[in-house]
Order: sequence, then structure tokens, then C-alpha cells
Amino acid sequence: MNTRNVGSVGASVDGARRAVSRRGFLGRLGLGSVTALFAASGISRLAGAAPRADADITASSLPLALPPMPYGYGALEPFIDEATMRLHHQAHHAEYVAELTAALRNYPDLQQRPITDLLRNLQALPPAIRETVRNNGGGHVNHAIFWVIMGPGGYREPTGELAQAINAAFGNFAGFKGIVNQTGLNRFGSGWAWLVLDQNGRLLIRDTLNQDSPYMDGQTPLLGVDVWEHSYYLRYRNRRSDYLNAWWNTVNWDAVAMRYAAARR
Ligand code: MN3
Repeated sequence: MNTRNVGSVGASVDGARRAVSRRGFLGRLGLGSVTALFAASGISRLAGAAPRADADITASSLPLALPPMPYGYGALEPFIDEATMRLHHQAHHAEYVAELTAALRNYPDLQQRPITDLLRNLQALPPAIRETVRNNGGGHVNHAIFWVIMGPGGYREPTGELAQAINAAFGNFAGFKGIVNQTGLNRFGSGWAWLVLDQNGRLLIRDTLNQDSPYMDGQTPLLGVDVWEHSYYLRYRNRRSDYLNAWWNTVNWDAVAMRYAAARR
């Protein structure tokens, strides 16, 4: 496996309750959590313009659509520059969507399943498209999450149950940020650093290589930071650390909290 766990001190939840709710939890993971996420992050105002926005993230029915950016390309300035955001969305993310669309074209049965479900069951996919779904399905889902867990408004910190769970798992918020930053820095080459909820209801910080998704390991990604060079090179050049430090000014904790609540249901 190309991944590793860091800071695996758990934020425990009631195991029996989770076991009972597992089926419903899995059934709602993709679409439900994203729907809630959009509603919670104020993106619902885009519903008229992009009625399929939530479904686009998880449904594999063709044609797949590039989810619209929930804010302007320049909205995360000065932390992430407009040119990077535009290119990242219109070129990189769009390419993942195009490649995934091509891969699924001849598999109508797979088109009926959420992309998150395909990622969870990669080994059951036809070998001819397995790697394409891994890379481009992962790329599509990872970026769809990335856009919505960011937003304008500057630096914020989590509140409520999510803040309590982060503190319980990682000591305090500063410690949590430090582990995420170090995880992103240590990711040699391209990939992501994530906060995930694992199968046992624990919060973990981990990385993934390339466009691998935590869904591939049965985990629910709550927050992720893209550390591919295309995420930061125009403004930060090779200084990934500067990008990571600045990135915390873009996190939309309301959206992360909604993903957390949905994943625990
Ligand atoms: Mn990217």
C-alpha cells in the first residue's frame, strides 16, 4: 500500500452504534455527505445554476460533469492565486473527468454506481479500466472534495463536535495542523494529506500517493490538501511548506464539519 497512517490516536465513538448503522452509513457516504456539505457551505445558492452539482461528485452516470467551482477563481487570494485555481479546475480536474468518462463509456453497469463505490471496490473492476478509475476517479472525487472544503473568508478554526474530536485525537488544533503539514511535506512526489474517518470511527491523518483516495481503504475523507506541484507552483514555486502554511487560511470548517456529521451517521 502506498499510504501510511500518522497520528492514529483515535477519536472513539460507540462501536456498537456504528456497527448497527454501517449499512446506512455506507449507502449515504458519497451522495448524502456531499449533498449535506453543499447545503452547509452556502453552496446551495448555486443549485439553480448547477442542479446536478452534488450528484456529479459521486454518480458515474454519463456524461460526467466537472463540478462548478463554488466561488470565484480569485476568491482564495492571496493564499491561492487565481491563475492556479483556474488551471487546476479547468485543466487538471477537467482532465480527470474526461478520462473517467472515457473509461466508463463501455460499462453501463458501472455507470449506475457512485464513483466512491467504484473506488472502494477497485479490485472487482475490469482490469482494463482499473487503473484509469483509480487515477481519474480518484482525481475527480479528491478535487470535488478539495474545492468545497475551501472557501473565501480567511482563517478560521473548527468548532463544536469536530473541534472536540480533533482535540481528543491529536491533542490540540495546533498539533493537528502540524501533523497535517508534516504529512504533506513528507509526501514525496505527488499526492495528498488527509483527515479521514476510519472504519472504526477514529480520526486519522494520512497521506495518499498520486490520486489515490482514502475511499480505496474504506475511509471517509473529511478534509484534504492537494500537494501536487500544480497546486502551488505558480505562486510558491518549490516551497510546499509555504503553500501548506497559507492553505489553512482557506479551509471552510463548516463544510468539513458537515462531512464529519454525515460520515458518522
Ligand atoms: Mn490537483
